[in-house]
Amino acid sequence: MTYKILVLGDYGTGKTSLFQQFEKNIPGAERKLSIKLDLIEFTRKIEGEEIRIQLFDIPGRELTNEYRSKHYLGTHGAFIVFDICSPNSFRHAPFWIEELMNYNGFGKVPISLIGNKADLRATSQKTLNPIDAKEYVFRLNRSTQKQNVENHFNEISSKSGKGLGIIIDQLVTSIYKHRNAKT
Ligand SMILES: Nc1nc2c(ncn2[C@@H]2O[C@H](COP(=O)(O)OP(=O)(O)OP(=O)(O)O)[C@@H](O)[C@H]2O)c(=O)[nH]1
Ligand SMILES: [Mg+2]
Repeated sequence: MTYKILVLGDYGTGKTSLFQQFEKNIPGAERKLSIKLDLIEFTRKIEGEEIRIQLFDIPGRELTNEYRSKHYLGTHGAFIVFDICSPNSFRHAPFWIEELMNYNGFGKVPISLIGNKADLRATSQKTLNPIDAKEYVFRLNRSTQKQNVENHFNEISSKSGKGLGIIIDQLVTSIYKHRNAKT
């Protein structure tokens, strides 16, 4: 079984940085050469089953309308990245989530909302209160529970790859549960 997972979010929120940390920190992760889109592949074991993950890095601003449906099609889940110093990037999270659900061809799928650049909390004056993101995901979970879709929120810093294994397993487990509940 292969799961296609996208890394989505506004321009400059740190998607590529996060993507690179996956390559460094996930055992067996391998970057595949691709002209248009960055892709990393690795396997994770979920409930004894080996799952192949294809993780795609999607640029925040180059994605035009006509390209979207192509990128989203067949996506089983996504990381939606915002910058904790950019309220706009958090406000746009629902836009990315909605687009993904509209174009992936599966309807609702699990997402992991990522508040990136947590290291800036110490020095930056205007940072988003994580309560807002937690509440957003809580409401999202209520709206997707009928479809057996469970979503997550984590705050991280792409400066380190700490905790990435846990974050990917959380999302992959939710995708696994969702897909097994459906069949
Ligand atoms: N302090 C800090 N800076 C970060 C972090 N993650 C990314 N950055 C910086 O933020 C800038 C944008 O990061 P990218 O990873 O290129 O962002 P992106 O989301 O891929 O941007 P697009 O591809 O244009 O959509 C870079 O200067 C990074 O060094 C982080 O966790 N902490
Ligand atoms: Mg990028």
